[in-house]
Amino acid sequence: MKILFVSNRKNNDPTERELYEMELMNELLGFRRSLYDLGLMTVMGATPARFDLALQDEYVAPLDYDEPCDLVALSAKTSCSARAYAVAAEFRKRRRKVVLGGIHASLKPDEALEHVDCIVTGEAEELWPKVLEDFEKGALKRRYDSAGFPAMDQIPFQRFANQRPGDFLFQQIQTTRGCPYRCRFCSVPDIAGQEFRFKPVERVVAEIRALPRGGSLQRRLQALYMVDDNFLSRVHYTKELLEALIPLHRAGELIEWSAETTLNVAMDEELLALFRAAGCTTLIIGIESVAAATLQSMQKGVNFCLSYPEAIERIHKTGMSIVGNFIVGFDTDTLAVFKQTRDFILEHNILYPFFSILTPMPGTALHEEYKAAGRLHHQEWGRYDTRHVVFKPTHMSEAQLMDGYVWLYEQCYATDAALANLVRFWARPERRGATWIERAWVRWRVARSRRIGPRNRDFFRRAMAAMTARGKKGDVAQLLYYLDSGHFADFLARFKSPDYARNAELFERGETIAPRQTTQWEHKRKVAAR
Ligand code: B12
Ligand code: SF4
Repeated sequence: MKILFVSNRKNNDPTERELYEMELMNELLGFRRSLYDLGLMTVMGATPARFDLALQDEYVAPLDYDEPCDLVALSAKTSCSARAYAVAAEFRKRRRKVVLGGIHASLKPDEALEHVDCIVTGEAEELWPKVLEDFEKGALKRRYDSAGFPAMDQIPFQRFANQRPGDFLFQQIQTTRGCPYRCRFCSVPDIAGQEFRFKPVERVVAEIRALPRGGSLQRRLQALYMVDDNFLSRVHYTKELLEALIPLHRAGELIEWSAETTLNVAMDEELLALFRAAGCTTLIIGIESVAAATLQSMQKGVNFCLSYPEAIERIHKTGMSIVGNFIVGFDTDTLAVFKQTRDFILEHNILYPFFSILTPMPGTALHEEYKAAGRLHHQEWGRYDTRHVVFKPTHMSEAQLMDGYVWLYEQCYATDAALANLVRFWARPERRGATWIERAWVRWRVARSRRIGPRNRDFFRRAMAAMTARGKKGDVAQLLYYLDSGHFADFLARFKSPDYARNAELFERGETIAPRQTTQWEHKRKVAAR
């Protein structure tokens, strides 16, 4: 029997793009997708050996609905659920049974059941073999609910089936699940439970060793992304894990990797040194907002250890860069938030800002609250993707929130100030410079690209000039990321309102037109002075 796993796009508009899909970066580096669907690959790993497996990834190639198979398995996060339903409909037209799992089916089971033959809710490692057994017997039920959570040492290794491992820019590993916090915009505690669960360290090491890799060039370029919501759930576990990763890094089995942590990571300098020694190059941090009131109202207490500037500087001193996740559109946000956020990023040299529009995802406290208040405009899940405004904001119009989001991407990736931010990061003493081979290779790749566009090409030319002028210091991978993000900023132009120019002027005037928020570090200073 053959199971066909399908990873679908968010929608089937080829002109759409997402920042995390890094389409331009992939084209320049020769990969076909940045991040595969680890949930699907894990369920593939939990599939008993007697079944044949195949994977179709819509980001890699258009779907072939006629591929022979006995069962189709789909996975969906909320924002790609509508497309998953459309894909399911195509397969069902061809008389294939379709099963859907993943976060959205777990949060909205009744809705999902209207579109597929069977749903599986929760973490499916233990339940999936039973689903397949029933299917073999012709007794597939409509719904399977995972009872509790699988033991972390029993989670199977991910499998890739027919996809070439070198298709993907990032390899992915998960070391922990669950989160005891309750940020009001986040669904993780409801999905993965409020207890941290840890994979045994030796299992993580074995998983890294077992990761399939591409050819020698791809191997050098591929990086590992630890997908944990908080890689720093328990410091003693993280330290033990990092110590076990150091030999892998030294042996070249773990080249470059990134992980999501809170800013609390910076409290412990020994911990920071371990991250670096184990080869971590980038920390992904949910800063969410620079405003103290917003952080408090979202119960985002986890970030309150040091002042933001202190914590950021400590991380930068190790040579690691930061992906700073920021959300705009909170009820406490005024029009001043955009400039305050941009200035914070540029002043503190945050290299990779990632902006999201606040989105009340189903299953969160925020969703229930906004729904009850009649503030949600619709439930078109395809637009619950953090780059559309789906609710009524408090201190600005929907169009201003959208314009502010686009403005932030433009300001941080497509301006002279953005170039200066990148070049300033390169000037840090801990950075190594690109080799001439890397520079020549990247020049060659960019010259061949048709998608890059004139503004971005000019950005590239000036960044390369800065790289050479500064004693050949500079990181070509970071530059490619800037080109990709600049390309994303250009794409976002289609969402600008007719009043964009006027709104941009207002954002630039920031505090003179709207009350400025007390920042996290000003708040800390005040509390300390009391
Ligand atoms: C890695 C990650 C990403 C990667 C995803 C890469 C990819 N191609 O899938 C990237 C960075 C691209 C990403 C993007 C986004 N993400 Co994200 N992401 C995560 C994160 C941190 C881990 C997901 C993961 O890999 N888990 C590990 C695997 C093993 O678990 P799993 O996927 O849940 O799979 C298990 C079960 O769900 C089930 N299952 C899953 N699929 C299937 C299929 C079948 C057939 C069966 C039987 C079972 C089954 O069994 C699996 C094993 O237990 C989660 C947080 C979290 N804890 O889930 C957020 C999370 C999923 N993301 C979220 C969001 C909001 C987004 C974005 C909208 C954010 C943005 N600003 O762009 C986009 C949307 C992406 C999309 N395609 O729609 C939300 C989703 C909320 C929701 N209701 O959908 C989460 C939960 C974070 C949060 N704070 O709330 N994300
Ligand atoms: S945002 Fe992070 S810390 Fe907050 S509940 Fe979600 S996973 Fe936990």
